[in-house]
Amino acid sequence: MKILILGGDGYLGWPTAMRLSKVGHTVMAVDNYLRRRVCREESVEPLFEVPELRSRARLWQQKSGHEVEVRIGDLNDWSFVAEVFESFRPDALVHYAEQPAAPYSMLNRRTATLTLQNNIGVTLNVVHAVREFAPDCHIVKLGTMGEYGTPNIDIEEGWIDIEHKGRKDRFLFPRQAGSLYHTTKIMDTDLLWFYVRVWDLRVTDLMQGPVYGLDTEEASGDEALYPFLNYDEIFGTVLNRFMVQAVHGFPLTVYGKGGQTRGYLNIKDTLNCILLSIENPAAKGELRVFNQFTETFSVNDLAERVAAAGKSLGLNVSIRSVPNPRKEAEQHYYNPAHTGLLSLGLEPHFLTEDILGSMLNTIMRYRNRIDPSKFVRSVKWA
Ligand code: USQ
Repeated sequence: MKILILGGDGYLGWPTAMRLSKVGHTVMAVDNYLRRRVCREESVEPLFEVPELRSRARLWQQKSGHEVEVRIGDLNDWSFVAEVFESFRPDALVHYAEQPAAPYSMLNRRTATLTLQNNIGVTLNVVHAVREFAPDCHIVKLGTMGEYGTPNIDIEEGWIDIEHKGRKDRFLFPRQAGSLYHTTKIMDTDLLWFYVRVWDLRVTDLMQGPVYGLDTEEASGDEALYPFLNYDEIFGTVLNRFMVQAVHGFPLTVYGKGGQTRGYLNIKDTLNCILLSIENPAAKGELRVFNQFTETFSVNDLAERVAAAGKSLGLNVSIRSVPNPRKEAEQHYYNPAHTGLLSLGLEPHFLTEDILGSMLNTIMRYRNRIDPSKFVRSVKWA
């Protein structure tokens, strides 16, 4: 298949490009380096520099013989989008091209505007480009489990059947996000669902939880092919942050009571979920939704697991509850369904002590580059 990866330079975009090209697809990766730019502006550079996309594609081709074509440009710019779609005419696309950090979206009006305009604008352009240049293209859209929030009922896989005053209908499961970033993902879902209904698009929405990890089969320990790893408060996700904190000897920053529970997955499982979704496409006129995570943990569970794995490697790991900069439930019910991807054949990599140990060992190679001033920035929600 011809597959476009939008946001191909990102934490998940680049590993996805390698995987899809390795299994024989024709891959084009598109990015405008937005993430690199905002990280520089906020002084939150990742743990190590990774080469730019064109250099990574060259290195990957030398190592594996597989090609990833690269286009650098802004997907908010319609003339660029039209040119990419008209020349490539994808069979499928993976849409990662969004500002992905909740704290960044809550920093100030400028970062809120950037998040809203970028995320909604790119999604709208993608929808129009598919209709105009590749109407059969399967859109695989990265959504987020955070769209659902933490309701006091079981979370279904995208849809819920409701009986009201003796009549029944099926609706998108209620959404109630906890940040502006997560709210833009709800808006994306609404946009896609609208255009699925009016234009018969085929869409898979992957409601993904926080991802952890660095190494993949394709990179296999080669630093130049790793995705970038953020460990700062703005762009770092919780488990990646805890592992870098553990290596540095910084007390793990549990926000508030630490009962916040989310569905997590290894970066290796993200790649398998994308592949399974692409190889089993949604039908025309279908918005198919998968809840994409493999295990649920509270923040306290994660901290305890990292502390135990760190201690077995001789690290001095402590855990500290810090005032929660976010406005979120710190103790709540959480029971989301996630059977769709398992029934397509996903074989999860669970968070064992061995897996944590091997991720900590990888991070230990970069321990001299850790800048502890990046751990706490106190981006307050309210
Ligand atoms: N947390 C801590 N300590 C920290 C960092 C985070 O206790 O040092 C807590 C947060 O308050 C939150 C939980 O850990 O309750 C998860 O936070 P996170 O920063 O790992 O994840 P989040 O902001 O929700 O966003 C990340 C990705 C985003 C993706 C989302 C999936 O940045 O792109 O959509 O995970 S989900 O969380 O399911 O919405």
